[in-house]
Amino acid sequence: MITHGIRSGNRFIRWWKTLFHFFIQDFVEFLYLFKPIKGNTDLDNYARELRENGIVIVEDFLNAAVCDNFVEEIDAVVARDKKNPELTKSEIQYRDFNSLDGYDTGMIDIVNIDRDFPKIWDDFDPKKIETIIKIATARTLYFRTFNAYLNYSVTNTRGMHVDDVQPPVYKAFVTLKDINSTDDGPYTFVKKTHRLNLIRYINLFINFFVTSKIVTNFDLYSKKQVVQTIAKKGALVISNQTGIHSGHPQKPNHKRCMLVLSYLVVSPLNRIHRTAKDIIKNSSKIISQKDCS
Ligand SMILES: O=C(O)CCC(=O)C(=O)O
Ligand SMILES: [Fe+2]
Repeated sequence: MITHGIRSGNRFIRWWKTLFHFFIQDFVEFLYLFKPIKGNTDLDNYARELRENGIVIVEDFLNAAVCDNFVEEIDAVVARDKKNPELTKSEIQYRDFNSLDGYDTGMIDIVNIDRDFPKIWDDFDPKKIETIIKIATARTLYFRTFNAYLNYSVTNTRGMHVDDVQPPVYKAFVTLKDINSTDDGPYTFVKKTHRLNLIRYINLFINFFVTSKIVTNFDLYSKKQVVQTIAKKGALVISNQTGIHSGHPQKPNHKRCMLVLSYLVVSPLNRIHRTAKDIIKNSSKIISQKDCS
């Protein structure tokens, strides 16, 4: 059984922790507002959009043939693993009714896929992703995990939420199959909810009283600000997970396959946080800001 911890423990304590995390995040974001992005390269422009909206889409990040190969490989791994678990360094999580209160049932999350398949890096260069996040945040970047998400007919997703983690996480999603409409279950994000925004506090305040809900599941937001990441295979989406987001529920028989890289952005303030310190210790620092023009 997979437990995600979002319902475990004392709800009251988790609520206060989440409020505290929001204060830290907003304070840090506020400080970095005074470091404008001056350049005008494509990467600067993507970074500016990421900073302003909390999300950016970069078309044609991976070529179609590489995407098709990855899908074939991942499908084969899952099929083999079902018969005879073979992954020793990564971990296949089959989301079922026991996980996340039954949300995302049917979703397969392969955590640390690159540990069993290091050759994935031969066809995948993360430099562009890392440069965009570094320019957008002007902070120290740590790499956390390389996952693959497989969604086959996942009709009941968790719904809109924020990922409440310290330090803040940025995720890079690379779709390996075309996402033609909401029926395919695109990653969905509410623009500008990642910083200095009352809406997160209002949602959290409501959830103090609605005790049946997960503390970080947020239903109140402007529908006008919602971005559905409908894009061709090979497109990259970079998202600040402190903003309100969700996987859109799929229609039956629709298939989505994505690579997901997660990164931590760390400011000196995050280091006073004990759990953040442990998380940072288990991640690897991205040393230089490489030029990838
Ligand atoms: O499946 C998705 O599109 C979103 C998943 C999600 O909420 C996350 O990775 O934080
Ligand atoms: Fe999430």
